[in-house]
Amino acid sequence: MSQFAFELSHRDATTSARRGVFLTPHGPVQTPGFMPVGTQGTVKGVTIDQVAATGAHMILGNTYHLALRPGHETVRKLGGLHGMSGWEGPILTDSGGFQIFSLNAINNVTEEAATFRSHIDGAKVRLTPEHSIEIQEALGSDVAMVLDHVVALPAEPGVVEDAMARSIRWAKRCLEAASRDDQAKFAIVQGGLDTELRVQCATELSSMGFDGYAVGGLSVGEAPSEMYRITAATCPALPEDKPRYLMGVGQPIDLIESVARGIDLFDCVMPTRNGRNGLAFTDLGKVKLRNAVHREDTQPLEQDCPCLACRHSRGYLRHLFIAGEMLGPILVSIHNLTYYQRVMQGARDAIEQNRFDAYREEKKRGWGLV
Ligand code: PRF
Ligand code: ZN
Repeated sequence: MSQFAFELSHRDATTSARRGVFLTPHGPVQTPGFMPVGTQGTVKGVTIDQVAATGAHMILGNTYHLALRPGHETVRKLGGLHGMSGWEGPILTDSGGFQIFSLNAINNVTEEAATFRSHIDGAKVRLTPEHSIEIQEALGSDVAMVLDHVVALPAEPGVVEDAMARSIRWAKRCLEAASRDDQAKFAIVQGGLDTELRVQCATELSSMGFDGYAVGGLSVGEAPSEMYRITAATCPALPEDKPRYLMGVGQPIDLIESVARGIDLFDCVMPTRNGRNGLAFTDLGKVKLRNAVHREDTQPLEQDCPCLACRHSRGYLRHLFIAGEMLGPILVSIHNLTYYQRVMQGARDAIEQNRFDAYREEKKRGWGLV
């Protein structure tokens, strides 16, 4: 009996948006949903209680970082990712595929393994699909991602196809290596910007019976319209009754446009990374808190936002950044995470009420995109 289930409760009338719930051993994840990124077993600058208060259901951790430091056997001894971090809700771990590609100038992929140099001490590390699963089982996440082969775009068609085919073979090896039935396994669709490759990859992975399906290899520098085109082409080739996860995306508008095309889950460093730099997301677009216009601004970032940052004025938040106080990055990270959760809650409500398209237009107007 699987400990995982995905129940769809609503479909929007005019878009491909879906409303559902993904059940895991550590609780339910309402979809469409956004996962804050906790790469090293912490959402940077934000305590687990504060993360929970933003409305997040599931958070993400990284195989690559945690295997290098503190090491997955250490994490296991500290009670797994849940015991170590104290986060009691669902956790998804990424497989390492993307980090090898994005953090390492020196990386080499063969059929057997990906080899790369650690970004911490330069040591040579080898990661096989089996090893990625072994690490993720030690971390004890609720969802493990398969090891995939991500290539930089633009790339020669042959290179993209080769990496896509290898990603399918590696996904199969991951499934065969899995030994815990309290951990869901999600496949990752690759295939660059070629819709035929994408559909082929999605179709083959779908026949292998994963618990969920991710769309990878996007948001790597291509135009948003290209990402939307690939997402729209890929979703119909995935099983209806399994969650779909668009990895590493994105701006609030990307979330909305991708939900409209059938995506259920997202993760991105954007709310926390931008928050640390003093960039806040609001219903009226992005606010650069360091700007002098906010010096004597008595208004909060958002009038109706329940977060800790919005108890303060923009002028005070600006002061924290200008003075180099650590509370500034913390508060704006919390605001941005809260904002992303509010956008997703709004999306869920809109789908239930069959007005997702109107919600999309309303958000775009506020963000100045129409
Ligand atoms: N593969 C994996 N993780 C990822 C990606 C991917 O393609 C992306 C792409 N934006 C983000 N994170 N394994
Ligand atoms: Zn706020």
